[in-house]
Amino acid sequence: DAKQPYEHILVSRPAHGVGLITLNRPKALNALNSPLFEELNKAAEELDNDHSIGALVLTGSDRAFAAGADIKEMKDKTYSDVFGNRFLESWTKIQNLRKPIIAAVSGYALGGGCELALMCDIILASPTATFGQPEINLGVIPGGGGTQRLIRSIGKSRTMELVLTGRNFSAVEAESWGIVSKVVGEGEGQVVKEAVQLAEKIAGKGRLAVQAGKEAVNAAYELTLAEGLNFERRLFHGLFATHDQKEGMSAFAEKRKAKFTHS
Ligand code: CO8
Repeated sequence: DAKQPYEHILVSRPAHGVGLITLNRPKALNALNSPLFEELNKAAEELDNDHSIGALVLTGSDRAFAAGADIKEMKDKTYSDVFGNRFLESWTKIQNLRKPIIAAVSGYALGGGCELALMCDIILASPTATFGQPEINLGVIPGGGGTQRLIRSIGKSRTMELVLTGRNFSAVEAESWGIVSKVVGEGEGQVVKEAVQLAEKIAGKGRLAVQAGKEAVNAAYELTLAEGLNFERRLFHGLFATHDQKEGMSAFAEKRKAKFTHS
């Protein structure tokens, strides 16, 4: 497609207010490398800054969301290469987006692929999704947040087991542990379809409230309960300065549907 400015990803707008980024290195099962992340960061930032977009979806192929960082690219790197050049530092920018991003995971989400999904706000999985942190089998450990994010959602014992054995885990396990919000029905493309529908639903809400909601939930990772409750309440107070709060509450009182203007 001549209109696609990217080599390793595809960007589209499949529904009103929704930006879809598809990882597209099929021959390498979407193995992640620096050129791919440069494109991913650029596309995500553009969608984040685009006023017509309310939510993002990140996906891969039916066979692989991403099979991890590109091992062939990493294998000859030295300590001075990786430490000196801050390897991986720019691979985590997705976590700083204002707008919600939903991972639609099908097939392999291993190593950095699993971590990339964990950086997203919501994960939907197809029944074929296979997650795992297999880095231990390569003589390393997760480097994109796997140890830190997993323990916060699934506890120490499970995280230790996964990180120290490198075993894969299924979509059903991921759902039962709360990593995945839903395992969708079978069928190629189904997980993307449902993720786009979910993103469209979120994009229909007031953007400022959505941004505040995302910020408040994420703050819980960093703050004590008292600080977090205070932070949430301050954001709640702040939303009373928006037109969307007036519109949302008036619409309820007038028994009509709210028309949010994101202001
Ligand atoms: N890197 C490079 N190439 C890969 C990778 C990878 N991670 N995964 C698959 N490929 C390539 C294969 O080499 C193969 O290429 P070729 O056809 O040229 O030989 C092609 O993709 C297809 O793969 P397979 O033939 O192996 O396909 P199978 O269906 O037999 O197996 C597997 C699929 C099980 C997914 C297998 O490919 C595999 O085990 N891949 C490696 C998984 C892994 O160990 N991932 C962790 C990598 S380390 C890491 O991610 C560090 C994280 C850093 C932080 C990132 C922050 C976001």
